[in-house]
Amino acid sequence: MKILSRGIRLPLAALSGLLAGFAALAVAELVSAAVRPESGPVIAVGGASIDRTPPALKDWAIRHFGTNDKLVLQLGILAVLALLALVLGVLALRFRRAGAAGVLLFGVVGALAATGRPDSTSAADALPSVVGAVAGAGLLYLLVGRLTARRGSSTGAVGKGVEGPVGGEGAVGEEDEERDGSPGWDRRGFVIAAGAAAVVSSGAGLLGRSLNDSRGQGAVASRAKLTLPKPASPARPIPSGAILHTPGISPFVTPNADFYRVDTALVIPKVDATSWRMKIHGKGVGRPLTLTYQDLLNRRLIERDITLTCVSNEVGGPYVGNARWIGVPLAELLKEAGVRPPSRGGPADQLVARSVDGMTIGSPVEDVMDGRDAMLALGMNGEPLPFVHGFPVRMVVPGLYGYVSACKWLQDLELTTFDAYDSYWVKRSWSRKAPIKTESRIDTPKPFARPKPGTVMIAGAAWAQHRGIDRVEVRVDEGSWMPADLAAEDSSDTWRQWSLPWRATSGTHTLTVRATDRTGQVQTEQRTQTIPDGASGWHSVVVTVD
Ligand SMILES: Nc1nc2c(c(=O)[nH]1)N[C@H]1C(S)=C(S)[C@@H](COP(=O)(O)O)O[C@H]1N2
Ligand SMILES: [Mo]
Repeated sequence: MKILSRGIRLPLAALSGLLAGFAALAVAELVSAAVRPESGPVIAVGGASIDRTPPALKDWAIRHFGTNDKLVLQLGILAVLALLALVLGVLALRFRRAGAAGVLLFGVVGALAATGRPDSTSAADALPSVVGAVAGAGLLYLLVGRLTARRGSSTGAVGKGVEGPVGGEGAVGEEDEERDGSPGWDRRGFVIAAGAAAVVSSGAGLLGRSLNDSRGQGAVASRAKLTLPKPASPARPIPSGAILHTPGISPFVTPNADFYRVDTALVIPKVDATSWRMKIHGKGVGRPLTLTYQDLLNRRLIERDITLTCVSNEVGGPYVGNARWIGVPLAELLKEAGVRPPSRGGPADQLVARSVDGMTIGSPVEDVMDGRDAMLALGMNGEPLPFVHGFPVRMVVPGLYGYVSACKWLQDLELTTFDAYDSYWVKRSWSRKAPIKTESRIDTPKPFARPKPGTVMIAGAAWAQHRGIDRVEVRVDEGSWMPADLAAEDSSDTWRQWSLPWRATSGTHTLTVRATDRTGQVQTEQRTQTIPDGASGWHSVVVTVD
């Protein structure tokens, strides 16, 4: 009996820690529903760690977990929290106040993370973490109190456990046991308190979850009700020769469901289009504008095929996609606001786009106004922007990597200078300016494929947005460069597919591709990292023919 009582208290203390942690997160979830869903501790700590992740680690995470990087991050945070909760529970068995204080400390960390995020505008963001931690700390104190209560002491003995390192409660319990032979803890009180805590926490957590989810309902409804008008300037039909059907090649138009996603948002912003507003203001803006979604719908809409690329895309990587966008020409709006590009004497050389989630993305005003199809995009491949791709409004600028051009969940446009302001990724050591580098990729055969000898189709895509692709060449091993068959060009802002039938002979071979853009620039062999302004180098695939 004695052994049982001592042996069981430790795991029960650990369980108390877990329950306290669970209660803290559940209460925080409920409180976050009253503040903002993004203010919850796990999201806040996750966001804060994304903000502070060194660029190399961020790229590593994207490479290894892809778009699951955020899920991995949150699971990681939960695992660490669970471990710490177990430890605090055990600690509380001996040092009851210290254990509870430990839970409060995590509340402070969560509160600091939440209020320190770029999208935090109110101290209220600290509330979920603080209230959750107080609930968790109180629960741990209460539960451990049951574990250290003397048998037969009244249920009012909540505060009766021995505090601090005074000989240890175990000793007290043992003395107890020696006196009446019964375990030195309030089994019934513990079971009731723990059970009640689990039930109440689950209820609070589920209620918070559903309140947070229902917050986005207005946004979901506003999107469901939308049909985008026919654009005044439709896209040219894709030339029939632009689309290759080689098995294994990535489709010329990337379906929305397969389109890569790169952003820092742990909670996908749900913005209601009917209440959406955006300001254009700042340096040299003679007539600041405030626009509603309806204002944008009422304007001249253009439809264009544009290939987006992420600066974090490795040579041969997947973070590039091509879509048909519908939007409002950005240069027209800027002109209406009185903006002049630097080449016409305008004082602002940087256009900073801000999103509802606090992202800032700075593009050169000169590029945005040089006649290219920079737009405030509303539609993507025949539907309003999907939420993950920036509903209701995002920017798209042909020729620039996404982090300097493609702000999703757009909320504000400010004219400023590159000297005066560094945007989110620039603060994190990425380049101020980042035109997309001329690149090409082998889609098929896949690395380490084992094709049969005979004719093997090598095929893929090449891109040099806004310059256009002029030539693609393929080399087998150290052989001479062979010109690939280029598919027709859709526009200079889209990628171009290519293919080459290869008479494959037995053995292991390295296939390499390189592109030349319309300025005559041959894709450089020089390998660079993605940081600071995009990866370069030739893509190679090793196959074994047998
Ligand atoms: N609000 C917001 N917009 C953003 C980002 C972000 O993290 N937050 N990431 C940018 C980056 S780095 C890229 S490559 C593109 C990716 O757009 P997609 O996810 O629609 O493919 O969005 C850009 N816009
Ligand atoms: Mo990106």
